[in-house]
Amino acid sequence: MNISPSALFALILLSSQALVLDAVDVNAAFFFYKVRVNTGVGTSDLSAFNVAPTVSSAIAFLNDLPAFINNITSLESFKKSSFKCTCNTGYNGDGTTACADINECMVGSNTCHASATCTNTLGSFTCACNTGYTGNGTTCLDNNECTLATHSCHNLATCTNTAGSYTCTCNTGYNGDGTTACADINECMVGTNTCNASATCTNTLGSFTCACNTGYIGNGATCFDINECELGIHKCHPSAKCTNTAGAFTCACNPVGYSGNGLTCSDGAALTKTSRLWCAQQFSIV
Ligand SMILES: [Ca+2]
Ligand SMILES: [Ca+2]
Ligand SMILES: [Ca+2]
Repeated sequence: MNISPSALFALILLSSQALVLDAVDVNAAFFFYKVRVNTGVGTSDLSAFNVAPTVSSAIAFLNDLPAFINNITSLESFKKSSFKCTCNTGYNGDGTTACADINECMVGSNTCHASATCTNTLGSFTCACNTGYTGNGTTCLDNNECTLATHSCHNLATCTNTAGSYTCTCNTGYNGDGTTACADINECMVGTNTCNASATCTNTLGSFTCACNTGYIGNGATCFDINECELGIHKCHPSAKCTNTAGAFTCACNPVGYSGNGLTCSDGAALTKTSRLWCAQQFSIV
């Protein structure tokens, strides 16, 4: 006995055993019907996709069954299931009408390192470590240009590593940009030396030296006046009085009976006294 499509549909509705709904999602975008019928010479599966989940569309589906529908003798099973489409990873949309690339670099969903540059691609993105860093883009480590000797500091400058770069600073005693020039500072000229006021500054490459002036003793940074009079290293005449001064000394012939510049003192009075003694010896008048 053959079954007409309408009778078959009636069978579907009536057959609680045959009407099996497989995980049908009423919000699904697509539905899938599958009917297994007996054609008298065996079973045959008939199916259709994307059929709206309504009774009328189900009848239309059944009406569109091939010509051998007339040979159907019984309904074996009827299943309805559904499916949704979702956009692939890296794309955004309803999955059915649109799947647009996600710009992960713009929306911040990329996994690039903070020191990497993100580049959007269709369906994905790429990460490249910034200049001064090495890594795969997800992990980026600062290059230590100072230890890698890839810096361009002047040979009289000190390299200091920084995140993503480095700095060059001229060594102490030198002035310049640290890269193209480091010139000696003339500390004696610019007044940045630490010589004592009683010392003489001498400029050297990268530094300076201090030497206490004549009449002073010390390391140049500290200078003490030498008291030539106390130390007995003056050159005053024995008959002169030595007076210490800052860095030197003065000699003054003894005021009574002597004359001279202190280094030499003529003793006119002493001569007179000797003459008197001689005379006294001669004339016994002492
Ligand atoms: Ca993308
Ligand atoms: Ca660095
Ligand atoms: Ca210098």
